[in-house]
Amino acid sequence: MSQLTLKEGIIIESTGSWAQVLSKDEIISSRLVGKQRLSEEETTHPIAVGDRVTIALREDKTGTIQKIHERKNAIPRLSTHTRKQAQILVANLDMAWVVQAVKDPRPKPGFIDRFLVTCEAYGVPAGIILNKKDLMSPKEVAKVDWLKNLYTSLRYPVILCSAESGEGIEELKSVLKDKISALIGPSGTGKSSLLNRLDPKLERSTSEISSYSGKGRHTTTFAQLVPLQFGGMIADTPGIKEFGLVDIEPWELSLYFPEMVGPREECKFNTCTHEHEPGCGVMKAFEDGKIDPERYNSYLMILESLKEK
Ligand SMILES: Nc1nc2c(ncn2[C@@H]2O[C@H](COP(=O)(O)OP(=O)(O)O)[C@@H](O)[C@H]2O)c(=O)[nH]1
Ligand SMILES: [Mg+2]
Ligand SMILES: [Zn+2]
Repeated sequence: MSQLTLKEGIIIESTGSWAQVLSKDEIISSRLVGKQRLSEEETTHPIAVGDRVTIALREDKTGTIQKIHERKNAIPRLSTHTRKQAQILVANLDMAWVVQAVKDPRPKPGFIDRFLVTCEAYGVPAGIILNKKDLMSPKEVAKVDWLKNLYTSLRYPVILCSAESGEGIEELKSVLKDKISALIGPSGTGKSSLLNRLDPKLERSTSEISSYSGKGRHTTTFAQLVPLQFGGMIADTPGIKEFGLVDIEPWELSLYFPEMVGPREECKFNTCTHEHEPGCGVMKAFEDGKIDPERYNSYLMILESLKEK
């Protein structure tokens, strides 16, 4: 009787029923076989990039996934196919970074806020990368300063950098070193280019921006976790147009806006949605100038989308 060799590893890529598992220095193509599938899971795919797994090595050097270890956290996104089921974009992160360009395409605070809410709700520390600093003209300076001050004041780290010129890349390295991180954002913001600048050996394919639409083509089609030569791992993810929120109740939303956590304690009703209710601590804080109007507006937009569900 042949003996099963068990190995521990991390999923670095997952497409269909095959996954690539990094175990020490080896990459082992592995499969989830019938009965190990977590069929009752609400997610469209039971394994995600970043998952820790135990695999059994077969004679043909492929593996079968025996066990998926409990996740410490995960970033879900609504599946583009069903809109109802959640897909896990990446799991077990030390830090998630939303990537925006200072220009081409222009930064979208609404996207940043939805991302931050998801990270707060799912226990993932988050930060913001503003790339393409080399494109910054006087026109963008005010907006970029505003973004940087706003999110820094909310205690989210903000890194202004350029994959093109290399500016800010040392700072980026220092926050990624020895951690498992992910770069998440719309396509064309420079996620793959940043990875190439951080570690040229990665040779991530990048896309040209088509001049008339300002939108990058989709080059990265699935999330992939890659090791960094200076220590740590990073996930490059496919471009995400919109960040659908999963499993958040309207009354709960303000818990994920750090600046609302204190003021909401003062609300008269504990199910207050801070929209029109009397005796609302959040609306008072907003009127007193303690909550940024754009953030409050983001809050209302997200609240609306949660109510639609
Ligand atoms: N000027 C400038 N262009 C950049 C920078 N980073 C990326 N790009 C360009 O933006 C386009 C999209 O980059 P890519 O890395 O594929 O974006 P991704 O879709 O987020 O992975 C490519 O044409 C890159 O050359 C940057 O810092 N400055
Ligand atoms: Mg890419
Ligand atoms: Zn309230």
